Amino acid sequence: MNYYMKEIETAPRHELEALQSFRLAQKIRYIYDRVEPYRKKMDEAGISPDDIKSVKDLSKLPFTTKQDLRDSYPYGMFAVPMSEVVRIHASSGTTGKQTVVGYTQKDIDIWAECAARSLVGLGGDKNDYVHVAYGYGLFTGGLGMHYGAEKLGAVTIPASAGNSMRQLEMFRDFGSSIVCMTPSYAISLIEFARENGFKKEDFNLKAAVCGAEPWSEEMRREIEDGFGLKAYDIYGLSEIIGPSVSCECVEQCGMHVCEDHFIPEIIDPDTFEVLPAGQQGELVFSCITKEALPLMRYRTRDIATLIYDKCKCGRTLVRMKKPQGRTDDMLIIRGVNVFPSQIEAALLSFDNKATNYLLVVDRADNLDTLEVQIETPAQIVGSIADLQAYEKKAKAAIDSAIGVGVSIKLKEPKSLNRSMGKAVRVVDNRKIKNKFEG
Ligand code: DLL
Repeated sequence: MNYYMKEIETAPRHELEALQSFRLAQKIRYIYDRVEPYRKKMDEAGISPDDIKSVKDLSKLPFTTKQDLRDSYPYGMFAVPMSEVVRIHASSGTTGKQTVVGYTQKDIDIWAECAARSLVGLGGDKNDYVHVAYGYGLFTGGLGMHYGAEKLGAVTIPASAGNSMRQLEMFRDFGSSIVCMTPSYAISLIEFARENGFKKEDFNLKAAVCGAEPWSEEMRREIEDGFGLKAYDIYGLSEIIGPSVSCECVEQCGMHVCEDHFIPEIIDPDTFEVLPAGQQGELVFSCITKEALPLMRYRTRDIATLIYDKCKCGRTLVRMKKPQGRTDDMLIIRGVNVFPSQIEAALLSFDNKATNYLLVVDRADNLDTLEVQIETPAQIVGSIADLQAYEKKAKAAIDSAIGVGVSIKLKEPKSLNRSMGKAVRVVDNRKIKNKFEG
């Protein structure tokens, strides 16, 4: 099987839309007949499946949110009986009750196809050794890329995350050529490799497939230099399917969405209006081929932009720009919107780059405060003058990037937590205070 599906991936937009319209109309009828919460929502909105004939009608449909999944926890939004479900995954539930997602065998096949297409898009083939260092388990990262790599026919290495020494020894001894891991784990492995005498030349790595959390272009350069490879962005979320909803191709200029399976829209998160191409807003996805949990107009909370121009690689599939972050991760500091990824980019924009940081938000005298804790880059530990100069530089870079004054706290090297999966970058003490203040 060839996982460059040229006919679909380079189809003219009208052809792609015709396919999407056909699948959407069918799927709406399927959902209406099978999923009670959807039927209720559509009835309440006065929409019948007959009103949805093409992608142009998509905006008539009500949105689905994480709350809907929580309200029907665990299986209430599934469209098939549990006897048809062959796998479940679940979100970590750090911001509330965990949400459970399910897959039929056909869903697993679609997912593996999307992941195989992603790997091909970034230059992979059956001769590759795909080292999967995303966590295996209820998180979709590990198994998602695993099945994709197997479908491609590559040698699949199910390493999972953690145990940095063994990861690096496996890279070296097993000949890993493509490694799938979170960007923060990549940074942590690079640091570990340097400290333990590994050199880039010890490895045969050509690509890293990084996602599951926001990461900046500056972080990409750190990963590419650190391992001597190309780092590609991959996006996905459990509710839609997992990794490979979209992925960058070799051009590294936005992630191609598997639009034959998932239709993206960008909305204004406040007015819910659909925004024109090129405008930044909240990403919304509709699943038009899935069986077990085909969510419609699912609000991802991710802030991104869609680009419809044809890519240099020849694919016409819409590209999404690197998500800047999630609306629920966006900090509002003294009225200004701040994404952690902006601070990351600032910290990596000058010499002596700091890759480990933590943002501590608080309130003093009714004013928000933002403290940026930075692990002091190893090169400047020692001289007080150097430390002061570094602190000044970091503050200036961050203040100008976000437009709000921050305070800097330099920390000892290695004093902040290292991440094997999704990094935790923010501690918002205001939330704790609000809770106690009622
Ligand atoms: O993180 C799936 C995944 C695994 C994607 C491995 C890529 C690689 P969830 O745990 O459900 O699924 O988290 C989904 O993670 O809504 C985004 O906020 C964030 N996210 C995922 N990929 C990216 C990315 C997986 N490339 C949530 N850039 C999403 C920025 C990302 N954020």
